[in-house]
Amino acid sequence: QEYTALKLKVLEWAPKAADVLKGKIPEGASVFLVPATLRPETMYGQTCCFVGPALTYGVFKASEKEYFVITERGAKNMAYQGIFEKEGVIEKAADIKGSDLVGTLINAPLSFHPQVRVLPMDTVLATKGTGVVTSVPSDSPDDFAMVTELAKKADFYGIKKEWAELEVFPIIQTPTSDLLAPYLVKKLKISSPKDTKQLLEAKELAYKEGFYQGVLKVGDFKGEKVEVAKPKVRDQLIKAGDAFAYSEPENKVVSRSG
Ligand code: ZZB
Repeated sequence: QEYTALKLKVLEWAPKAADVLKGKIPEGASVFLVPATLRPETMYGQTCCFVGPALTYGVFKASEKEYFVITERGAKNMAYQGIFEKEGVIEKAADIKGSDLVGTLINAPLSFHPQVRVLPMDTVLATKGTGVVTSVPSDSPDDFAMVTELAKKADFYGIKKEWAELEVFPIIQTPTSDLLAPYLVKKLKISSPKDTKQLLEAKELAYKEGFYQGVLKVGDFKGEKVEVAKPKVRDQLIKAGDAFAYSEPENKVVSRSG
């Protein structure tokens, strides 16, 4: 499975994260949350970044000046793909719980919302990608269902409501909608992230329709078919230093919805 790993630079740590990481990362180094995505062409629509609140992440040294917040498993994969400065060497500066990262302010490359928050999502799998997931509620039904839930029960989740209420802009036009994920969530009567069966169906429909019939509505490749624009957006992100290729063994891939 070939992913695009995106670099979301930390602008301001949540208080708990700042506490835990105090003195563990060199002055002047940048730290990034690094989600793995199959949909680089949707990055214009990022509104937050999800971590599993119960998962443990590491802050791994990628180079003298750059550190990545990802799972240990993600770091092990990266170490052998020429992503870290020293091939095959994993250097961990700190451990941190997902729940401690919630509220951290990060930069989202290409997004209409350049500054977004880290938010919790219980269904994030430790066994896939980097354990960090960038959220695109316009085109991912799982993400739309989760931000809707977070906005509804902000206190329960220990977040500020406005963090989950960023405007959802249309990114991709398909024959049925320019906000495919919200459309499918409504159509399949999905009322919460616990509706896993319908969410899986919605995800499959969204992938198919988005890829084969979608046209980008925004950005430098506006008007181009998703099929054509996807690699172009990816290359652009990589050239800008905001992303890199990340892959993992096909057989290990487990669906996010179970
Ligand atoms: C942004 C994005 C925008 C994504 C979209 C999807 C969609 P899949 O489809 O399940 O095989 N993801 C990545 N890592 C994890 C993880 N550890 N736990 C849970 N979810 C994860 O996996 C690929 C997608 O699942 C990734 O692409 C990521 O969300 C999420 F508009 O990134 B995606 C219709 C889907 N649309």
